[in-house]
Amino acid sequence: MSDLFDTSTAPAKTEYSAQDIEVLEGLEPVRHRPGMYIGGTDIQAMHHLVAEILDNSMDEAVAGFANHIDVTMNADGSVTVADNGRGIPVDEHPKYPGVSALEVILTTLHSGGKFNTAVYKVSGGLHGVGLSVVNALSEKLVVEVAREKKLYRQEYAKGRPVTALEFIGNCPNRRGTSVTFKPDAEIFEGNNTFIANRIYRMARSKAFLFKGIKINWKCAPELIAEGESTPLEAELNFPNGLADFLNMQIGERSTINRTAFVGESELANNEGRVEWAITWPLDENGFCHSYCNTVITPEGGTHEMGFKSALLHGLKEYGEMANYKKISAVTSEDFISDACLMLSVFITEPQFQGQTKDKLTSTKATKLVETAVKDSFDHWLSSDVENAKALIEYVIDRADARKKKKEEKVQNRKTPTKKLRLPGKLADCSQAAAEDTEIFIVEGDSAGGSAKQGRDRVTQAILPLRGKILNVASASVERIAQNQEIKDMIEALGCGVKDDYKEENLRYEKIIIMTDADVDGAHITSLLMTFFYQHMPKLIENGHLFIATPPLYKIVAGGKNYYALDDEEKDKILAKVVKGNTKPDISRFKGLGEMSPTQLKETTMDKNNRVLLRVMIPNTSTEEGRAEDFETRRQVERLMGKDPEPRFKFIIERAKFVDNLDI
Ligand code: 28F
Repeated sequence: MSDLFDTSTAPAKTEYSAQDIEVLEGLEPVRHRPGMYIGGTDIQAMHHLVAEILDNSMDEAVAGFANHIDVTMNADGSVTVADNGRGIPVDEHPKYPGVSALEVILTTLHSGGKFNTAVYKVSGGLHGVGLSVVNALSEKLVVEVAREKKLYRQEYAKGRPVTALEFIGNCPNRRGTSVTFKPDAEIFEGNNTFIANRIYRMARSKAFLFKGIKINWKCAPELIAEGESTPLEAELNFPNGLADFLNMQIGERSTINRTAFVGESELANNEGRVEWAITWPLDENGFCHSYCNTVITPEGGTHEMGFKSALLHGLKEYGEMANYKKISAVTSEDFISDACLMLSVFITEPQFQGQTKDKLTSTKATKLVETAVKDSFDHWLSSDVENAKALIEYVIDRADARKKKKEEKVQNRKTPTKKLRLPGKLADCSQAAAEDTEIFIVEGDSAGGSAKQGRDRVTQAILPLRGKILNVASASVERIAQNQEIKDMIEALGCGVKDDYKEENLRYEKIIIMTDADVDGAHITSLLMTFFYQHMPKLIENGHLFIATPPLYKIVAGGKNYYALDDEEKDKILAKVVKGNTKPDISRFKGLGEMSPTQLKETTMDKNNRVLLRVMIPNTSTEEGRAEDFETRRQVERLMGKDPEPRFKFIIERAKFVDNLDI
């Protein structure tokens, strides 16, 4: 395995004892089931590999042994992370004569000596497995260790060593661990290209989270796309930590409070540290990011509970003292849920929930954090009366609004439910609850007939429409109100229109427009989309509107049936299935009505086989989204109004309006 131990270059043992290494298991399971270890095999999971390595370096920094990390994106697509910590031990592993501890750490799962607090005082806890998992999923990995003024190097491929651990030479001025790796394209769905900006932001967050670290960022110029703002080089070091991060996020936005509540505090009994920064934006576009040992906890957990509890109790006590009667009704939701909050704790032996480790569960964290933050918050409140007053009035307003909303809801429930009037043409599904149900809005009575026979009666409803529906963009309000097809649709959906739209009354989960695969069908689809866009925009915003994609061709070759959505797909199928001089039989569907119920079911309606397009509109809760929404509305009016000219173009380009999505 290694020729190193035959020489006298092996370093003497240090405080680390190789006996700390515990359960050992090979890496086959990681390559076999990557998703189990990194949560998937997509591009996000691939970026997670960098996080794993970076977390190792951060662990070494948080434990007090490193203060510098290099993150480099190399021109060949690999990434290098290097720290100036102690360097992974390279001495012989007691259980594996002739194998270095380094190799054991890189080639076995759960070589988790790092969990022994004797070795590591503070650790993310879940990243002991990191190095070997990254190694297993990399087409190439090079590790360099500078330890006791000696430099060592070893190369791996797909988790296996391809060189011995080599002694490179003396390095009087270097220490630490460096890992260069390139993900294995075989694992990551054929795409192993990192996105520079994602890695840059990852490195930058770490620098925000740990003031004691300097991260040097470097990226090969060819990896940064034109117009991308990612810097080629940067020295990331934020002496004000979370406060710097909060300032960056808030930018020019106004806040309820005059100054942010920012601070840090030791936890009792030497249990660790907590840092925080919170402010209340006027626009109520908040976020809540919490971390444990610089690793994000997206589901929050005990540290978040402690922090929120300290703030809520502090505010209530202050409010009661200042004679705000209504303060007693205020909940943590009123106070914190739309604030911008950064919370970071450093504790020994943290415990996380389940496989994904998204939530901190260490019970002691709640009390420790609460106690550490409470005094600070009381002091912050009483140090600026105006500030405290603004905040208290804000939360009382929110509590009032919440109460009113709840009362309205109760009121609505009390009004006797009118007996539902459903259109006669509707073939409803038998299931009452909306969950998992769908309504197909179908062009023409004959297609409607096939659809009724081909459907799943429990969850699929059919509403046939006769001919073209009214163009709502150009019709008067009266005409819209009188149009039978539109009335039928509104009745069938049950959710109401415009301001009366109530999501909870929507009778189906998916609304699917199903028309012929021709120009007329496209026209009807766009008329329907316009109707929904103008009368039930929320229905689209909430992702309920879909377009079915019926095939245009049927191909029979070699005794098998194939269906093609369009000419391009037909040609592809023909190229693939036609062998020798057997002649395929190609027929073109003139419309949905020509398909048998079975064909319609198999190609267009069956939940397991079909392709649906989801209709999307911009999210209007952001400035960008609102601008885009405004533009879309203008376009719809222009295209669907009286002038038919631009309309045809719109129909042809309708793919731009929808986002292709397999469901
Ligand atoms: C680029 C990624 O992985 N840095 C690391 C260390 C330092 C030690 C260590 C790591 C020992 C017993 C496993 C050194 N000396 N950067 C990194 N730096 N791992 S990973 O130890 C591994 C454990 O079981 C280290 C003394 N103690 C610990």
